[in-house]
Amino acid sequence: MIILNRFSYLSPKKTYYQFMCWLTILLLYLFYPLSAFNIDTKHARVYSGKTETYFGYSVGLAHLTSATNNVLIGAPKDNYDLCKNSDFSKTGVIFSCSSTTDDSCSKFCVHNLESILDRDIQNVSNAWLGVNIDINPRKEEFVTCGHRWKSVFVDDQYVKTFYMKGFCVVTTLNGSKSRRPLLMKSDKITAGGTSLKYTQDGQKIIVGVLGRDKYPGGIILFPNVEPNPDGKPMLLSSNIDNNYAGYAVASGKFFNNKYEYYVMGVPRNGSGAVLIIDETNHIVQRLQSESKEIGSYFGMKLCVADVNKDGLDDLLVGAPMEPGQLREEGQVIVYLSDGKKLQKKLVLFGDKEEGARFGSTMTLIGDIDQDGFIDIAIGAPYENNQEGAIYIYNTNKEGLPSTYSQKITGKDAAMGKDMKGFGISISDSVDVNNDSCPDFLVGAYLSNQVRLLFSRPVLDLNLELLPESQKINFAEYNCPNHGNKAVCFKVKLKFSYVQNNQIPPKIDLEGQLATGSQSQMNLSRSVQSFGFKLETGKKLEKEFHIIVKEHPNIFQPIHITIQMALAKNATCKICPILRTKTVLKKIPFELECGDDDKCTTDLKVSASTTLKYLLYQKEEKFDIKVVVSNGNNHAYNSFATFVFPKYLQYIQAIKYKVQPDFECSTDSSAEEDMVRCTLGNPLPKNTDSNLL
Ligand SMILES: [Ca+2]
Ligand SMILES: [Ca+2]
Ligand SMILES: [Ca+2]
Repeated sequence: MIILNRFSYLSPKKTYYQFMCWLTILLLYLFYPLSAFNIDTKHARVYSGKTETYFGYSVGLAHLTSATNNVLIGAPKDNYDLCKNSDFSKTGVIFSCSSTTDDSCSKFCVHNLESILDRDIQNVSNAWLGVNIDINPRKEEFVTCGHRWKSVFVDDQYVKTFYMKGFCVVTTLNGSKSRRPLLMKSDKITAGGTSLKYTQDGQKIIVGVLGRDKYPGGIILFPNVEPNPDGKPMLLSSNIDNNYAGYAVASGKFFNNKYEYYVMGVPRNGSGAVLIIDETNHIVQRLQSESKEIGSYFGMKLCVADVNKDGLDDLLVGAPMEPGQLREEGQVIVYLSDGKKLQKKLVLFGDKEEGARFGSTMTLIGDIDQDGFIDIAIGAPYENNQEGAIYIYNTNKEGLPSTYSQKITGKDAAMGKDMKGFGISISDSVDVNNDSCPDFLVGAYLSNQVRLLFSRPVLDLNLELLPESQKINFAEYNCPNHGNKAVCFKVKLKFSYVQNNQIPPKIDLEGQLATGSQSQMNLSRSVQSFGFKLETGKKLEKEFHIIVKEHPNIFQPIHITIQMALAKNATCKICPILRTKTVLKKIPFELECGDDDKCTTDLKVSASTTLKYLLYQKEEKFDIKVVVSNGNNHAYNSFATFVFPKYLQYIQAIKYKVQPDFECSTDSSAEEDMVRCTLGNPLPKNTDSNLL
C-alpha cells in the first residue's frame, strides 16, 4: 500500500526511508510511551550550596510576597555563622533565595534564639536545623525543625546529660519578626521534629516525635498562635513498642464527617503501619503493610490528596525500602476513601530500579498539566547509583493512574553540575514566573543542588480522523494507479484548539499520517509528513487519499495513525506541549459475507484436458482447463495450485473470465514442478474462475 494526498506523491524509496524513520519513532513511542510531558528540564533555575552541607535536603516554595525571596532551602549540615552572637557550629541553616535569579541564596537567621533559650541547657551543634520545611498554606510563615537539637537532662544526682530532644521554630517569611520556638517538653520523646506538617487551615502544626527508651513516639500538636503555647502530646500508649511512630505525619479530611484527622507513619512496626487518629488520640483506622519484608519502611512518607476528586481526601503511603525483584526498589501504596474507611486501591512502582527508594518523597504539586485534576510528584532519590529521579503522576477523572506521565532524572536537571540524591525533597507548586503554569523545587542533597523546575503550557489539540466510509470495499477498484486500477479511499483530518493566555494565537504544527495493518506493520506501513499553521478558534481540514496497493490481509483492519508535534522551527517564546498527539483509527475491509462477517465459501474445482492420453517420447502441447466456482460467500486470498511431474513443461496460463488481480507464479522441487495462480481477491460468490 502507498499513500497519496492530493498534493504530492511519495516515491516508494522515499516512503521506505520515511517508513523506517517512522517505525523507529513508533518503536521508541511503544517502549517509552511516557517520556517527556510538560515540565521543562532545559531551563531550570539552579541553586548550589557548599559541599557536604546537605543543601537541598528540604525545600519550600512560597507565593511571592512584597518583601521576601520565596525559595527556601534547608542545608542541615551547614555552619550557622551569619546571625549575631552565635558560636554554634553545624547547627544547620535555612537559605532564602530569589525565584528569578540563579544562585541567589543567603542564610536566613531563622534560629537567632539566644534571647529565648538558655544556652547552658541547649546544645545546638549538629542540630540539623532545616531538616524539613513546611510553608503555612494560609499565612506568610513557615516552620522548620532540627530534630537532633540537644537539651540537658539532670538526673537525681544532679548529673547533666544532653539528649536529643529536637526543636522546631516558626518564623515569618520575610524574617522580620516572630521567631517562635516549639519546645518539646515531654520526657518520653526523642528527635522531636523528625517530621512536621501544618494542618489544612494552617491553625495547628503537627510535629512528629520518636519515642525515648520504652516509649513509643507519636505526634505533638502545637496550636499555631502567639506567643508560645505548649504542644499537646498525642503519643501512643507505652504497650506499643518503640517503633518509630511519628516518623511521618499528615492530616486529612478523609471521611464523610469532614473532620480533619491526623495520620502518623509507624515504619518499624514489622514491615510498617500507618495510624489514623482523631482529636482525642483515638485510633480510628490502622493500615498495616502487606509486605512480607521486615524493614520495607511502609509509612516512612505520607501524602494526603483527593486523587479521585470526590471531595474526600485519600492517602498515599511510601514504602521506600520495599524490595521488588531487586533490593530497595520502593513503592507507594494508594488508599482511597469511600467516606467511611480508607481502602487499598493500587500500588505505584516507578521504574523498579535497584536501590531507588521510590516513595522517599511525595508531594502534591497542584495541577501541573492544567487539566483540572491534581498531580503528584514522587521521589526516588537513590535511583541509578544515587543520581536520583522524580516521577510525575497526573490524576484524571478515574483517579490516579498506575503509570507516570514524566520522569525527570538528576541527569535531566543537571545543567552541567554533578547531581546526586535528586528527589530527596519536592516543594509544593507556585507559579513564580507569572505564566499561569505551576513551578516547583527539587533538592539533590548529596550534590548540594536545588532546581526550580518550570512547567510549560499545554495545548489541547482537537484531532478528528474521519474516513469517507466506515469500511473499505476491496472488491471495488475505484481509482487509477500507474495505469492500473486500484482500491482507494479518503480520510479527512480536522484540527482545532482553544487558546488561553499561555498558548500563542497562531502555532506551527507538523504531523505524520501512517497506514498499515498492525500485523503487517513492517511490510506495508507507509508514512506521509505534513506541516501547517493552526490559528486559534479556527478549524483546519486536510484530506488524504490512500491507495491500497499490495495484497493486504483483509481480515485485519487498516490502522491509520496521526502523530502530531510542534514544528521544529516554531517561533513561540515558551512553546506549549501537545497533550493530544496521537489518534488511531482502525478501518475494516468490507467483506460482504453476510451479517456475521464470517466468510464461509463453497469452492469447487473441476479440470478437463484436450488430450486423452500421453504418447511416450512424443512432444505434444496440450491445454488443461480449470474451473473454480464459488457458491457461497466471497472467497478471499483464494488460489489454485497445479502440480505436475518433471517430464511436463509449463508454458503459460491464459486468463479467461477471471478477477482483475489474476497472477500466476511457478515453483519447483526435486520431483515436481508447480504453478500457483490467484483467483481474485475476492473470488465473488456465485462466480467461476476459469483458467486455461
Ligand atoms: Ca478522594
Ligand atoms: Ca493535572
Ligand atoms: Ca510558571
